[in-house]
Amino acid sequence: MSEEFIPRQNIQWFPGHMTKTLRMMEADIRQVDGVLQLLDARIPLSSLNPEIERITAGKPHLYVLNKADLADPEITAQWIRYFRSVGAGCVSINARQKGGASAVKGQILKELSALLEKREKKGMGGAKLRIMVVGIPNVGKSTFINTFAGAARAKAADRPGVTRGKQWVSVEGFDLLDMPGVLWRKFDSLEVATNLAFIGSIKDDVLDIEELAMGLLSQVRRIYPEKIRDRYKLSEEELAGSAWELLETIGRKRGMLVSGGEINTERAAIMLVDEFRASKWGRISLEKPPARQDEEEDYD
Ligand SMILES: Nc1nc2c(ncn2[C@@H]2O[C@H](COP(=O)(O)OP(=O)(O)OP(=O)(O)O)[C@@H](O)[C@H]2O)c(=O)[nH]1
Ligand SMILES: [Mg+2]
Repeated sequence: MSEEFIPRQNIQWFPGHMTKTLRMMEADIRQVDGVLQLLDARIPLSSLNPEIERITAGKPHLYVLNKADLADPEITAQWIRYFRSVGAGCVSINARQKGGASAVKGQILKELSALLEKREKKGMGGAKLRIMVVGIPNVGKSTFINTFAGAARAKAADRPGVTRGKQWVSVEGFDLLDMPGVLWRKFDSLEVATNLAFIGSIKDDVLDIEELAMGLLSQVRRIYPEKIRDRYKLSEEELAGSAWELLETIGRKRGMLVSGGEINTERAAIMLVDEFRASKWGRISLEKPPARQDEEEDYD
């Protein structure tokens, strides 16, 4: 198998509304009973924002591995075990489906059972639970809230940066706070930034789409070679080419040519990234939980 291609582009996207959101989060965290942090099931660790972790650390916390319908189910199960093994509440869902919202509801009630009991004793059993919903852009926060509420109450769309200000959504028993997605002020890890770009949490305008497509092809070929081979009907020899050759081969097979017979690699790259995000390659997890050296040992 040929060498791996790692995109080296400097990814940076931290518009003003993200700075504002962090400030809002810091102010509003005091008024909520708990936090739902949505992670992308395909990259649970890369989608876990340390700044959000820091701000929300003092509150009961539940991790929701969203878009589990796009991820490898076996690896998602490993991630749930991983989070639970470090004492964190975790559930995997598809936020577009009612069942996902009910699963989260059950977990919230479990996580906050002590608080509910206390309120009941004080005769305040009817008070709504106030939950802040946080995460990276495009992870499905607004979609989740809409499914939970059973109606389209918050604006949701398939691009990052849709929610621009906070919005309370009131449903039976709960007040949910929808927040804009937040990224990293500055990425220390090229891998994290690239993973976030793969899944569409970074605005495509700031990305080199050909580098992104080559990185994605290279990474997925390493972990699920058959998925790329089958989707684009490649021979073993074609599959083993360099990332650039692979991009060209797929572009040629799809008839993406410019005048003079050259391959339109930019169009091919856009198509590849779109197809990956729409799970046309199949269900893919780009990250696995860290392996445990010793069952007794704790994770860092
Ligand atoms: N396949 C799949 N798609 C989902 C899921 N949840 C959300 N989506 C889609 O992901 C896209 C982004 O959803 P939003 O709810 O707008 O995401 P958000 O986190 O509110 O994004 P920002 O407001 O930009 O931070 C939409 O196209 C949703 O339909 C899921 O569980 N599975
Ligand atoms: Mg939103």
